[in-house]
Amino acid sequence: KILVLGANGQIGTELVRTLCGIYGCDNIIAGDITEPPDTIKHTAPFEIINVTDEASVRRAFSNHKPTQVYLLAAILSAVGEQKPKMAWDLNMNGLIHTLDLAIEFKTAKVFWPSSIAVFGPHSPRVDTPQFCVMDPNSVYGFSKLAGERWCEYYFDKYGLDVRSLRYPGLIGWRSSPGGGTTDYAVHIFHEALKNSRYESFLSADTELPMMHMDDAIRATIELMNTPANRLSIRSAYNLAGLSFTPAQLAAEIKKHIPQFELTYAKNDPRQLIANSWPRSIDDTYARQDWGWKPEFDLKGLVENMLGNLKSNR
Ligand code: VAH
Repeated sequence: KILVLGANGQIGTELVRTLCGIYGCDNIIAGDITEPPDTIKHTAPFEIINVTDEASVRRAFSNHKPTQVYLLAAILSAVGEQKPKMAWDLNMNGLIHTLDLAIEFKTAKVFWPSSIAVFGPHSPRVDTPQFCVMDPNSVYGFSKLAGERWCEYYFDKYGLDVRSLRYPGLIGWRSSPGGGTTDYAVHIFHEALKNSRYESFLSADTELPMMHMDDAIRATIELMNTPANRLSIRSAYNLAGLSFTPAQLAAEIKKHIPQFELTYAKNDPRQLIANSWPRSIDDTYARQDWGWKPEFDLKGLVENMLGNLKSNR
């Protein structure tokens, strides 16, 4: 069985769908803290699993003896600043419960997402390298940095085959983002189609590393399928798609919706988080270790998002 924890989230929803396609829905267990909302139609069996409750996660491991576990449950950057202790508890204890149980139940492979949020104000901001100063100042960011340290520790000390990617902001049409700083880049498409206007909570020139969800899911599957002896990074791989600003995204949307208007909110707390993150990422190690290459550029991403949102309304 393959266990997906946090299955109702922006990434989890898409991972369950992809893993069903590869391994068959009967071999997937989708777990989350609440039943999926009506907007999510999981094709895999679903059960309530609370990753902050060790007994709940233990029951899942004991019942299903998973060969692979994907732990996507997390509180993201913006919500994490509103609920710092809950974010630390969920992001850290959820991971440690999962790592310990993966060892106890001999799970072959574990995936856990990190993020570009692990970089901070003193990290190089352009072509941010795999190794550099990392002083994240969001709870989410330093929970992901600490999580990377735990993953590498469990690999080095116990030989657990846990793998991780530092995802950029993810943009997909099949699921909604959940409380992050990059969420504007998803909401903008829904609003453009509905109202031909959107108010961005990030300023016009805020350049951030982004990626189409299809590229992120493919990178995840490629990483998990790479022979272990080819992997040189056991914290989390830098992974790059494309970088853009809200103004550049709006200009590309205008090519399809000429009357689209983007306005800008002032003093949104998420601007401070975005200001501490890289503008672009150097993903040399992912390219070297498994031949990573993104497929979506800005033109292709906008066409794909608008096209799919239109035909799936
Ligand atoms: C967030 N979408 O905004 C997440 C992600 C790089 C951004 O970690 O918090």
